[in-house]
Amino acid sequence: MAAVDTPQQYAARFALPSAPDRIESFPGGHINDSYLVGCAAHPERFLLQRVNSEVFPKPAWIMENIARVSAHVTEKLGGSQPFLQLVPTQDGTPYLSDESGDLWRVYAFIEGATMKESAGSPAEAAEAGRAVGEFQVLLADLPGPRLHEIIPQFHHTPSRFQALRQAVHADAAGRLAACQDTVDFALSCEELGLPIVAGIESGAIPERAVHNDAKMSNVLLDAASGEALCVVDLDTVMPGSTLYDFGDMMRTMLCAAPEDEQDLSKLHADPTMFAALAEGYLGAARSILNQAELDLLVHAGVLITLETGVRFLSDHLDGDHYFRVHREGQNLDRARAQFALVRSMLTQRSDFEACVAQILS
Ligand code: GN1
Ligand code: MG
Repeated sequence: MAAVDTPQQYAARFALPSAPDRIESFPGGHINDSYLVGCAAHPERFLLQRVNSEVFPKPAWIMENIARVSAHVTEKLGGSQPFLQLVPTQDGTPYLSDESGDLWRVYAFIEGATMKESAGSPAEAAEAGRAVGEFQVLLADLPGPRLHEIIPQFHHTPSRFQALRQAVHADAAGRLAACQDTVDFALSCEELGLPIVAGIESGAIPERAVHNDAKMSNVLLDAASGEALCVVDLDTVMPGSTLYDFGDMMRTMLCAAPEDEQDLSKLHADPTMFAALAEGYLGAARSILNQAELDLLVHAGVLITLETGVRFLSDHLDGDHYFRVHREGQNLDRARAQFALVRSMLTQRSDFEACVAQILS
């Protein structure tokens, strides 16, 4: 048999309705590769994904988590909304592994949806917030056992600072001198990264099955109506905190500038977007949240935006091995943009907290 090594050849090994005859790169994501696949004389399309084994070393765990989460959510939704559906291989297995250990899988492509890097309007922020809130509620009664911890200490912010200090110490790519100011800013904020981990460790914040990468582009919106259709990218669904998801939504929905915006004057957290996001999210998730979670909602945005900036900065110092870059310095730009957003959130923190209090009253 010929070596199976192109995306088209991988696609052909899945149980598609007919032979794949159209395949194109599908944009999005910093780690995995996606391809849109069409099949001969067949209207349905599929999403072929290659999951990077350097970042996700245990393919079986990812697919077990996804299978459990998908079965639970699909049953609870009862067909009322679309949800990601895996297509098995022709041999009936859920995925393939290649020689490098990367995982290949296929999802049915959800048609008629758009994917946005940031919220285009308050209505979109509210819809995406509702979708992530509903997803958390759907997972709240996921039967045991505990989901696999796909990437240990994924949102353990103190560990992310520790990794930054190591990257600074090693200065592997010789880039420290040119970004010392950014490193100094990050390290001066370290205490802001403590409260969620401290709350989980003390038991005040419950560990829950959450998305862990709830950025705007991971919520599909109906292209015609703008309604949220489906939460996607389930690779990091694992034990965590609802606050991680709300924080990632604040990071990506309050500002229209791209994640790597170089003009830092554009990094402004918009209070109207915040109000819409908080209304949409709390409207859906309020019933499962405890007081400690509610108290830290606004801080979660600061913390996750800071943590993400710290991760980008560490990777810049390490030489860009984790997050894919399209130009030199992109991870540093991403880090600086996150930190600018942190500053904007901090100056508006009490306004945002008042907004939450009003929604809850
Ligand atoms: C990565 O690969 P992607 O785009 O889904 C990262 C997230 C970051 C995000 C920043 C496994 O997500 O944690 O928040 O980039 N995923 C992983 O955009 O590290
Ligand atoms: Mg992701």
